[in-house]
Amino acid sequence: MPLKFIRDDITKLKVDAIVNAANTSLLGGGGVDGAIHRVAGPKLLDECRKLGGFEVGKAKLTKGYKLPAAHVIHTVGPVWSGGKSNEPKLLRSCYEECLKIASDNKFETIAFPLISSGAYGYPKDQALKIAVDSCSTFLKTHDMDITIVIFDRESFDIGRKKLKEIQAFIDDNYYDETRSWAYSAAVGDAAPVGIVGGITEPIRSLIKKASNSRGKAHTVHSGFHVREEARSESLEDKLKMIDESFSEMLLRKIDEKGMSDSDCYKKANVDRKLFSKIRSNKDYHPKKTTAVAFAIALELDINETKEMLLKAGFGLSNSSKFDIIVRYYIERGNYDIHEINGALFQFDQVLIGS
Ligand code: AR6
Repeated sequence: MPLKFIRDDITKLKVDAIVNAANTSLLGGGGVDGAIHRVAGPKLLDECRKLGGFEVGKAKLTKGYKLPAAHVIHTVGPVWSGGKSNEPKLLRSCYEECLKIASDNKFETIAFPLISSGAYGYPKDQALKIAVDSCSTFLKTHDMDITIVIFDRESFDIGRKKLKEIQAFIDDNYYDETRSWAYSAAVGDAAPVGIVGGITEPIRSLIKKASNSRGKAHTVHSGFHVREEARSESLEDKLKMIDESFSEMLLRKIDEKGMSDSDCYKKANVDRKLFSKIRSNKDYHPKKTTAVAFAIALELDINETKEMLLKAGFGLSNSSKFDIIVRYYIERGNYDIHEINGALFQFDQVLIGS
């Protein structure tokens, strides 16, 4: 996935480069800097000594030594002093400089900690916003897998107001497992189950409804005729009436919206290779997180989103926090995939994209 968040220790990641939130001496310190030096071993410090110090907002590359990551990109974030000393610009520059080094060295994978958000005191929600903005702007013109590593729960903050709103929306809409089946039956909603391993009854009945609306059987009124037609139609005939597939709907919608393929998969936070697979196989069955990502990238309304998900064998239900959060954003016309992923992350849900 091009941009994702994970909760982990950055020193454990096997990527082309991890980023170190260092200080201007480059000679190590506490926080993530200390952890990286501890795992990498003394040779990292030797190489850092040769680099000399450097300025806030700049970045330099070293090897990773004993780290699973091949390289370390060291950068120095600004110390927070109220926000009036150019801090946002300097913090953005850290991300941009690191990404430039990664791109110049043809790295495919990079992981960032939330620079400046620890000892340097940058407010976490603002630090996170700058991290996401800088990385997503970069991804508009580059192919790279970027991971933002969240070390502790408190480091991730989408803002108290938004959190409260989403929590209230979940509270209003959340049904537990048992009640959700009654809900499904009553309003015809589908449970969030994939087609792998069998289609559940709510989904099957929705699929039936959808194909009936385009199928022949709909024009037949008496029970006798229905039975007759059912008998005379072979399975082969029935399969010819198969509805537009997920892949076909996706490509049709891209054209209708006047988007290019790359606009769409980038906006969906899906990588090019996966998009090509979907494009070249009309019967491709994506994961739910991929299907939702395309619905968001295409800015589909809630009904179209449900239609698109159904084609991949999924639905949106009120028994899943993931589904409710996705619905919260779609109903508000907010299609910012990184913001949605931020909310999903904060509620411990899987992220959308490939
Ligand atoms: N993996 C991922 N993230 C981590 C880890 C880890 N192992 N350890 C801490 N974090 P900080 P700064 C998170 O203080 O604010 C050092 O002494 C942490 O939760 O490491 O840029 C340097 O030498 C926080 O969200 O860096 C400098 O003097 C984020 O990393 C100074 O601190 C950044 O916290 C730099 O301060």
